[in-house]
Amino acid sequence: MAERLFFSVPLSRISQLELIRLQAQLSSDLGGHGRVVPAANFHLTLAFLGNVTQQQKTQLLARWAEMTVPEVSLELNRLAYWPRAGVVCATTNRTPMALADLAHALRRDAAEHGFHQSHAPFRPHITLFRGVGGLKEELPEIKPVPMTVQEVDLMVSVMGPKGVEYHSVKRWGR
Ligand code: 2AM
Repeated sequence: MAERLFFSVPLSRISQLELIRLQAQLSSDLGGHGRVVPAANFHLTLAFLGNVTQQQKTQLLARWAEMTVPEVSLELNRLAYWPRAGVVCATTNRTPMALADLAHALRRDAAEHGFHQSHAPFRPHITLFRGVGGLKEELPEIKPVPMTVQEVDLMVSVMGPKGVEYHSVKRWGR
């Protein structure tokens, strides 16, 4: 059976707590638009693969038996509303080059092996609200939320009783 997989960076508990605080502040600005993403689902997507069979997953893990996790920190220093995706996210205007290099390598590998092809440029972001439609208000400026990249996960997305859940299939650290 195929699984829906993606590579992502997990958040520390401290970054999670800051983002929960930000969600609470934003809820009134969004005036009830959209659904709050639970903190357990916060992650920074590097590459989305889509459906992957067990055989393809075994080959993927063999290709990525080694991965150098970049030693970088970033600041989530602004909010963005992406109407097509219907999301409000915390993002940055300063993408560390080493993180972009890893995201590009993972995306290239995905495309070369018949998985999802990401055409949009890599923009590190943490999705805070989903299903946000027709937002007219400008989003406020925010106090930057620091985030350190220490690990990368291969994640599987599954439908649980309370909605989508993400679980780590494999974790690379430094
Ligand atoms: P997100 O980081 O913007 O939330 C698991 O589904 C993750 O993969 C989600 O977090 C989502 O992005 C990303 N994702 C889902 N579908 C996608 C698609 N079609 N293209 C790119 N990324 C996708």
